[in-house]
Amino acid sequence: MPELDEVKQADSASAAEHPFEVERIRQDFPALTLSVHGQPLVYLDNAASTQKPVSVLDAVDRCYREYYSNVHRGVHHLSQKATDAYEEARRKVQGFVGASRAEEIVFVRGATEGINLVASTFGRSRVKAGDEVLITEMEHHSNIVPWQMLCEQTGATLRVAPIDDRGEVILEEYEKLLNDRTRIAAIVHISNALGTINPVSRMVEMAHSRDVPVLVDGAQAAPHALVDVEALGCDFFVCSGHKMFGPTGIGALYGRWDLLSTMPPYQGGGEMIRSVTFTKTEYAEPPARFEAGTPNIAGAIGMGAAVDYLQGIGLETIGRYELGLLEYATSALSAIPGVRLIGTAAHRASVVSFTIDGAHPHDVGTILDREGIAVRAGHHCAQPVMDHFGVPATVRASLAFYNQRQEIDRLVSGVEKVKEIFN
Ligand code: 7TS
Repeated sequence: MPELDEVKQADSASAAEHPFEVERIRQDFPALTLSVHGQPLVYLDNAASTQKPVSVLDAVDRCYREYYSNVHRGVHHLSQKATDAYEEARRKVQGFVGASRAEEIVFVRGATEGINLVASTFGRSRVKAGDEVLITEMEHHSNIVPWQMLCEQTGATLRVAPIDDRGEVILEEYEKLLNDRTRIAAIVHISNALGTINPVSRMVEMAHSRDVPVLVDGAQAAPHALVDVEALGCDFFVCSGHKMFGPTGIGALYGRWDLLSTMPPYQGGGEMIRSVTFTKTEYAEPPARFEAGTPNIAGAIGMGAAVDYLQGIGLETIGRYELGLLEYATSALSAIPGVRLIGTAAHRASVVSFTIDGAHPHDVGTILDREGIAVRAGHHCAQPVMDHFGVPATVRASLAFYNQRQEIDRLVSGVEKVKEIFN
């Protein structure tokens, strides 16, 4: 993946060909016209979940109105139409993440379920007592707890690569922690709490040189950066539809075919079998093997529409625009006395996390809400990151391509207001 600072330097010819018209783009998102507490909404909670464009809303609506039926099991017209649309969505996600075959894409509920699936199936079949699982200190709880559970169940040990005070993984330490006992490494692509973009392909190379497979948590990367699982070299990649301007309750797991095809099932039920008798069940090939029961049909179709939407703008265009906005927000907030930025890595995307002297982040979030500004205040499901920086919580403004500089200006005025109240 090109790092976002490289993206910034992408040739201006392509920028001229695809001018970024944020005002026009905003019109695609009905929620952006909402008022909150009498103020026009400033939505800066995109790392938690994103708003949906009309094309996604329409795709879900059309599915239910025009061709809804269960998939993979009916010979009738509607079931075939729904199945075709569901499988087409899988191919869209395949193209989006750069997988070489559609069978490498498993629809799941979201990044969390994708990680749990890999920890439960790949993990339990490969990890034994005395083995190690390597993660980093900046993981979301979704990329900590499933591995901790696996270690508890198997007697393996969870090892954690530390971060420095800018919020970057200390690569020498990460490399040192990879050893003959390491069975899998799980790393976040872009941190939801700090915005750090990890040098994933380098980290994958380090792991592969020790024959350690790598799962990349791409929940925050997929909406902001061009993802190419083949270029990253990772073995597993997970993302969530709802963070990519798609529906909730749907996400994708990419797994390299040679690994996926040897993994035992995650859940048992309909659709994941080839044949069942009371004495023996034969499992279907992936991805069906991992999609027991009726899937989130309309969700997958909506995720496919979200992928179309993102690709229509272009992830490089999005990355370039968002980086400008992030730099604007970072310099405006860091210029305010008493504001402390948490996470100052050289390569960051989308997220500005900060604290204000003398004000609890929850109070800051509440005051900003009264101004119509939606941010998240809390530990962002990354408590070890908070512990590292010695704070219980931060205020987090997380950007998307539909945000504008004037919204950052409103955030800055909101912060000034907080300071007036507390000082
Ligand atoms: N990994 C990362 C890096 C995340 O940011 C999140 C959600 C997840 C995994 C889990 O994704 P889910 O879709 O399965 O829930 N992050 C956040 C957040 O930052 N605020 O709310 C959810």
